[in-house]
Amino acid sequence: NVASTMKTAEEALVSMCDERARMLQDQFAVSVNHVHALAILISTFHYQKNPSAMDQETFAFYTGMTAFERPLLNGVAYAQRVLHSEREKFESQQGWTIKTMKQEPSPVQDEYAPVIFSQETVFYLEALDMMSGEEDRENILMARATGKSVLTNPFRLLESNHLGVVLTFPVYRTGLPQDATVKERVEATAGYLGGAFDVESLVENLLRKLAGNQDIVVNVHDVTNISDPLTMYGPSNSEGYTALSRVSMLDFGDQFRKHQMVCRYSQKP
Ligand code: WA2
Repeated sequence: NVASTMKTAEEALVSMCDERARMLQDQFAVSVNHVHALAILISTFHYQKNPSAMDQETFAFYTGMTAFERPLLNGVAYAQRVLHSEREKFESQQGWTIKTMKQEPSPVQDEYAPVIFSQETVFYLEALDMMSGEEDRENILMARATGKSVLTNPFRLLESNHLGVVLTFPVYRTGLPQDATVKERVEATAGYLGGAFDVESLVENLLRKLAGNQDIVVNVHDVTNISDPLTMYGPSNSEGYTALSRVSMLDFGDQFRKHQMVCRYSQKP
């Protein structure tokens, strides 16, 4: 009968949606954990050794060989904090000029966050001031003030133009106490280690491998501001799909943000 068919359909939707949310959350978590380890790698080999034991070639090799540990990231990079008073010396040491994300020479700013080390998959970030992009800039300021990893709103990533979010970890010079104030944190900031979750293509890839993928439509939303949910993945207009829906919780490990997955049948069951 109709009632029992509906109940079976609903149960199937719940289990498919929960499975997808769990898989996505797990792959997200392992990626974040590994980026955390990369931030410690930079601290250890670039700042606790004098002279530095890290360079672009070493960073590119290490991050290339460990890319499988970060399945949802299109690449990782390290941006150094450079004050305006240090700019001239920094640029002559690097042999290049700090550029904006629009590929123009950077105008004068109080400080910059140019990428000095990058995974080969995101080579185009080299020399770009990550503070010249609104989303990246907000992430940098939040990460260094809190000492925690943070995520951006969903936005169109450089180069691919895919919808995604950026993850940022702060890197501090050594000797910062556990209970440091915001001011102390900012002053001790050496740079920012992070990368982009290419949600549009890498989540698509993940979901495509699961049974029942043709039958359901999946959305991922940033619902930090519940009155203004932001689409991170999936069709922005879900009208025309069946009314039956399942909301599965997602925890991407950023305490300041909330995310959820919504699943629907693409046709009447
Ligand atoms: N990485 C890759 N693609 C992007 C992007 C990004 N940010 N921003 C826009 N498209 C080096 O927070 C430091 C990486 C930012 C880290």
